[in-house]
Amino acid sequence: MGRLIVVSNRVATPTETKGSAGGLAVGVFGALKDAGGVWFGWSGDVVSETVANAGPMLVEDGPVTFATVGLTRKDYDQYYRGFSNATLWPVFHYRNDLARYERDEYAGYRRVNAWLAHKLMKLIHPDDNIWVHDYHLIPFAEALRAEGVRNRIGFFLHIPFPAPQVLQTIPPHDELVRSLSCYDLLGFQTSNDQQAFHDYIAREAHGKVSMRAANEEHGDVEAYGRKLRTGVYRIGVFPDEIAAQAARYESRQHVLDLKQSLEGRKLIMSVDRLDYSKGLVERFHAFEQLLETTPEWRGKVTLVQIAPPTRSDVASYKLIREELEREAGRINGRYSGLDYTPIRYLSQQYDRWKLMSLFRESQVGYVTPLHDGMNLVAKEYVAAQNPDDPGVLVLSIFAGAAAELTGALLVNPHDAASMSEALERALSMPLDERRARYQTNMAALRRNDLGVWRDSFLRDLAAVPQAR
Ligand code: GDG
Repeated sequence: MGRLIVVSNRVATPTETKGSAGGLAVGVFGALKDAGGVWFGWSGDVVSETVANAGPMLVEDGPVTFATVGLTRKDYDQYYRGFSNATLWPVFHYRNDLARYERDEYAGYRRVNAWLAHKLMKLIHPDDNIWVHDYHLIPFAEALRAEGVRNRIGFFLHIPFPAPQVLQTIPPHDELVRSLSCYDLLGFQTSNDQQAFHDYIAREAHGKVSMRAANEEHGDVEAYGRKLRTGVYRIGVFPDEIAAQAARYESRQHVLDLKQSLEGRKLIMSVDRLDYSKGLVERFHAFEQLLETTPEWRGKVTLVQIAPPTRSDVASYKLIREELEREAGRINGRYSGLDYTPIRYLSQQYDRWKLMSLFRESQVGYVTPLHDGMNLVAKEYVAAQNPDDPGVLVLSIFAGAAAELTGALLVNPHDAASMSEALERALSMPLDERRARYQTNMAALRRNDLGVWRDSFLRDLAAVPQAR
């Protein structure tokens, strides 16, 4: 059996693959340990050209090699900060109003993909299967093919795939889809994303799409002179590990401190990377509406929003941060008392075990992205609950997770009034209904955990005939 090569923009450190219960890094590392192989990608460092070209740096951990390279300032600016995060990310999240397109950045994106592919070449054995992750690496298979690689190469897109007309706002959209067609297997988070890709193939690329009769979520595509397969693979968590972790830490000091400071008030918890796709401002406004229209809740409920900043050197991320701070300040100015602050906005990173135990302590998980490939926070929130007294998940219909978590209260994040009604319903929900909803959600998480996601993608990749 061949080894596995995982390629992702950032490579987890060997410590990250061990520390966090249920983290994505742990799941992927599990597959690498079983098959043996290489995890290849950017180290996260910006370095000189000499250092970049000297890579990859190799760290062995049993059967797994961590292989990382640094990026030069120019590569970082064009490939990572530019085309990946200021063009692809906003457009794939339907925010073409926030996207920019610079030809130089796109050229840099392709150049870095080609350079990374060249760097990986020496580490590939003929029967390895290669699993590439996410939007930073759309042209990676094409670049490997140009180097003569004939191994099976699969790609999993962690974020949404946009409808053709939205994708077309990126000038080289056709080249991007052509590049995707160099993979043997394309995995999407939801059938909507897969459908959007198929729509582009059929309508814009004049290719052929057929769905497998036996499994509606697997497609065969012929386009740009290539044949490839597509599938839906919903990413999950390891729910029982999260449950155990949340329970283990529920009486730690940070939870006791929080409990004491709440003085019996109900707690709504939100955790997101600080990103405009996560709908934080809309969420604050709906919470404000709850306090405005239901005065009984004033002084009785607190929203804790944890939002560690990310990509803070991209302009639109500075703006969202400013807007959020302003809105939290304004709402708190309106409804605070001497001993009450309605929104506690914490723009810092917390240890994973702390987050899970805070989820368990809260009455409501408030997860309302405007668009999200899956949203693992929603799944972690459910998994962390106490089965005897579970909190309620209020979840956006635009999170991939909404298709599975049917026990959540589903909301449209553009509708503040109905979000505020859902909050009120969640805060007042009787125990029987909370338990029933929790059990529905937990069963879905167990049916499709992180291991199922990983194993089904890798099984389907291994089934693709080699060198097609
Ligand atoms: C992309 C897609 C898709 C957050 N704050 C802290 C912290 N986190 C952890 C959460 C969760 C992870 O980060 C975030 O995952 P999400 O899935 O919610 O969102 P993205 O980062 O946008 O991920 C998304 C995902 O890829 C996987 O395919 O679901 O749709 O956008 O695990 O718990 N972790 C710690 N401290 C924090 O302050 N330790």
